[in-house]
Parts: sequence; structure tokens; C-alpha cells
Amino acid sequence: MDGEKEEADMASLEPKVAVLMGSASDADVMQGCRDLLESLEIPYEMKVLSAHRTPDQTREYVMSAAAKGIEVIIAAAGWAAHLAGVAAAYTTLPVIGVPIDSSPLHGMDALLATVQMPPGIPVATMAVGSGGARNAAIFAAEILALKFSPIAQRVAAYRAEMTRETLRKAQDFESGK
Ligand code: RP5
Repeated sequence: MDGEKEEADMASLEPKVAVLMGSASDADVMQGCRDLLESLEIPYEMKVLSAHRTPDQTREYVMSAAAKGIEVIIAAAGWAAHLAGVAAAYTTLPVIGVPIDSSPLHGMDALLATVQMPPGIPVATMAVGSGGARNAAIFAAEILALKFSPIAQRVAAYRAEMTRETLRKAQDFESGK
């Protein structure tokens, strides 16, 4: 993409990432995902859609996502978490899955349901819970960074800051502060 078009595209407020959650009750776990998308200045929209409870609406949303400018889908769900897999079935956009630890099995059920996709329909599955939610935002940013250089710069800056912060904490610990 040439520089001018890239800038114009980035300036648009149209969402580039869709964050789907199986229930509004997943919102707290997904807060870190939202925070990071915002700090990386990535336009996104959130939708509560369930593979099991609102399958028609889920299908309709995912099938129309690419046409309205969505480039990456993040899908978070708990229990028998089929949301990411169902989303991946209805689009060739990259789908990032976040298994939510909302069930009595603490997310092990959601992890297996999200990661164990049959050959041909991949879901890029993150860690269970809030750590995975944060990584989903970073992974989405890394995908978009291939196309939008301002996002690539922000991802690199985020990584550099994390390294600085980690070294600072290590130094404090090692010097007994
Ligand atoms: C899943 O069931 C949702 O993703 C959520 O993690 C879990 C519980 O949903 P609620 O019963 O709280 O709506 O589909």
C-alpha cells in the first residue's frame, strides 16, 4: 500500500478489528484486550455473539465483516467455546481465539474447544483468560502491522517499552530495592 493511502486508511475510524464475546459476562476478562487495542490506536468494535445462543446473528455478523472493513476477528468464549471456530468457518479473515476461564473447569474446556480445530479451518488460539486477552490484541496488531506501518511502529515501541520495564524491575530486584 502506498504511504498516502495507508495514512488515509489508518485515519478512518472504521473498525479494523472485531472483538466478539460469547457473553457480556466475558467483558471483565477482555478488558485488557480493549485497553491494548486502544493504546495501540487500533479502531475496533465489540459484539456479544454466541455460537450457541445466537447462532444466526453470529453467522450474519461474521459473513459481512470483511465487506465492512474488518481485517481481524478476535473471538472470546468460555465453557464449550465454539465461537472462534464457528467464526473461522464463516470467513477467511484471520480469527484469534481467547478461551475464557468462566466454567467449573477453569477454561480447560474452552481451551480445547478453541484450539483443537480440524485441519483446514485454523484458529490462532491464545492463552486462557486475561493474559490471552492481552495477547490477542497484540497478535491482531502484529497482523495489521504487515499492512499499516504506523501500527508496526507502535507495536515495536510497545515491545521496546516492555523490555525496558522488565530490565528495570530486574535491576531493582537484583540490587535489593
Ligand atoms: C459462554 O458461556 C460465554 O462466553 C461465557 O464465558 C459463558 C457463560 O455465559 P453467561 O452464562 O455468563 O452468559 O458462552
